[in-house]
Amino acid sequence: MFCYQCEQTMKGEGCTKIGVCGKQPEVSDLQDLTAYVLRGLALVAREARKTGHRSEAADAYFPDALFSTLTNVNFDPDDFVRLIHDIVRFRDELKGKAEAAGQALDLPEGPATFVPAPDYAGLLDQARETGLFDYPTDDPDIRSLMHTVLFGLKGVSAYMDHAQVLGKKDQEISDFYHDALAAGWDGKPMTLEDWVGMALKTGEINLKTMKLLDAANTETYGDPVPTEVPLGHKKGKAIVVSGHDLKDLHMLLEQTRDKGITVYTHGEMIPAHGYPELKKYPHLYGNYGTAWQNQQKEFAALPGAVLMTTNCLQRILPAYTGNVFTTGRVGWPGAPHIAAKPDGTKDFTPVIERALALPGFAADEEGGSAMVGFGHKTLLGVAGKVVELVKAGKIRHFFLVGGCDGAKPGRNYYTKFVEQAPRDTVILTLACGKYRFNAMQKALGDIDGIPRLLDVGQCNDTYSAIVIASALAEAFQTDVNSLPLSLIISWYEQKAAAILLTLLFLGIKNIYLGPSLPAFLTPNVLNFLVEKYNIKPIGTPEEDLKAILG
Ligand code: SF4
Ligand code: SF3
Repeated sequence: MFCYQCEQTMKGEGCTKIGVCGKQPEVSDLQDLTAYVLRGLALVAREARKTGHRSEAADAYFPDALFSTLTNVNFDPDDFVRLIHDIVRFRDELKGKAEAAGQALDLPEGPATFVPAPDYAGLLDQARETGLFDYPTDDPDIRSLMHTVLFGLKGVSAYMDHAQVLGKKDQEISDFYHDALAAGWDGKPMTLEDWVGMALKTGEINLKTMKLLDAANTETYGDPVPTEVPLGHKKGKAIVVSGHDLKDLHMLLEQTRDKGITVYTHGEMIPAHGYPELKKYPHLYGNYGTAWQNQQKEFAALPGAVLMTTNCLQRILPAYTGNVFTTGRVGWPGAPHIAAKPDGTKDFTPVIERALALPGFAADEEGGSAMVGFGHKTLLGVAGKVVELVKAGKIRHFFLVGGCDGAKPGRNYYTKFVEQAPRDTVILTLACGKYRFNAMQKALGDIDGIPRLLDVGQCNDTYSAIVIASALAEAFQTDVNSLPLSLIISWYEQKAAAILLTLLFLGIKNIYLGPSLPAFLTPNVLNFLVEKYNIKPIGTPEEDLKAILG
C-alpha cells in the first residue's frame, strides 16, 4: 500500500504498512484498483458519448465508487471487490452497446481492457500493481497533479453522492468524471500546464456540485434558519446520526416518530438542526459528542445506537460493536449495514431495535448549546446591516475559520485563533473543525445583534460562504480578494482538497492552510501555488492575526 491522500498520513509522507486511519493494506490496494477500473470506465464512456451512447447508471456509479475510497468512509474489502466487478461490467456493457451500433472505440491497453481476476487473492495481486506510483508518467510534478485531481474528484464525489440521493444529476459533471479520469491514460501527452488546468477545472466542477447539493438540500428541507442546538441529552433511548447525509437523517426521523427514541446529531450532522423540514421533528433534540476524532470515547459512553451515514468513521471498538450501523458508502467489516432499496428508501428497523434494547440515558443532562443555521439565505437577509456595520467601523474584519478537524495537537491553532480574534471581527465557520470553538458562541458575543461566530454549515456549505463573500464584494464594489476577509482553512480529507481547488479556481488568494501542507504536492507544485496564490502555511495565531490585521 501507499496512501498519502489525507493530512494525517504517516510522518507527513505516506502510509505504507497500515493507514494511520486504520485502513488495512489490502483495502488501500483495492481502493487504488477501484480508481484504476474507474479510469477504464471513463475511457470507454468518453469515447462512447461521442456517438451519443451513455449509461446513466454508470455515470451515477462514478461518485458512489470514488466516495467509497475517501478517507474514513469504507474499510470493508468486500465492498471494493463488489465495486470493482460492477465497474468492469458497466464498462463492458457500454463498450458492447457502442460497438453493436458500429462504433470502433479507440481504447489503449490498460484500465480500459483490464480483466479482473476471479478470486480474491488474484484481485489483490492485480491491485498491488495499480498503486499511485504505477501512473503513466515519470514526471513527479505531473504525477503530483494527477493525484491532486484524483483526490479532488474524491471530494466532489462525496457532494455528488448526496446530491444524487436527492434526485439531482448533471451531464457536465458526469462528463468531467470521464475527462478527468481518462486524462493521461489515453496515451495522449499532457503538459504540466494542462494538468494545472485540470486541477482548476476540478475546483470549478466542485463549485458546481456544491451548488447542486445546496439546491437539493434547500429545495428538500428548506433554507436553514438560526437554531440553538442543545449539547446535552434527555433521559431515555437514543440514536445518534453522524456524517453528512440529510436524507438518511430524514428517513430515520420518520421511522422513529412515536417510538420513544430521541435522535441526536453527531459530527458534521449538526447543521441539520437548522433545516425547517428536519427541525420540525420534536424528537430531533440535540447534538451528541464532538468532532469525529473523539468518537471512540464518545460512542463507548453512549447508551444508544449510532448510524454512520458518511465519513468520518474510526475503528469500531469492542466496547460498542453492534451499536454502530453503517449506511450509504460507509463500511466496516462485520458492522451491520443498512442498504438502500431499489427505490432509494431504507429500512432502519435494526438501528431502532438496537436503540430500544440499549439502556438509553439515565437522566437529563445540560451541556450548553451551539447555534447553527447561518446559510446564505439567512446571512444575505442581514447583508445590509452587516455592510452598515463595516462602514461604521464596528466590524473591522471577517475570518472564515473552517474545514476539517483531526487529532493532531497543532489543530489547537484554530481554537486559539478564534479566541484571540479581536472583538470587532466576525468569524464564519463551517465543517467539523468548528467543534474546536462552537460551544464558545455565547462567550464570543455579538456586534450590534450580529453574532460574532456564524456557523454556515457542513463542509459542502462552503458554497454558502462563497455566495456570502461574493455578495459582500458586490456591496463594496470590489472583488473577494480586496474584502476585509481572510480564509483560515484546516484540512484533513479530500473534500477539503476539492474545496481548496474551488477557492483557487475562483482566484482567491492569501489562504492560510494547516495544520500541515498536503504531502501529495511536490515542492515545485507547492511553489507554484505560493507564487500564484500566495497560499501560506499557518504560523501562530498571534503572528497570523498581526499579519492580517496590521
Ligand atoms: Fe494514511 Fe490518510 Fe491514506 Fe488513511 S487515508 S491510509 S491515514 S493517508
Ligand atoms: Fe469533517 Fe471528516 Fe472533513 Fe465534512 S467529517 S469535514 S473531516
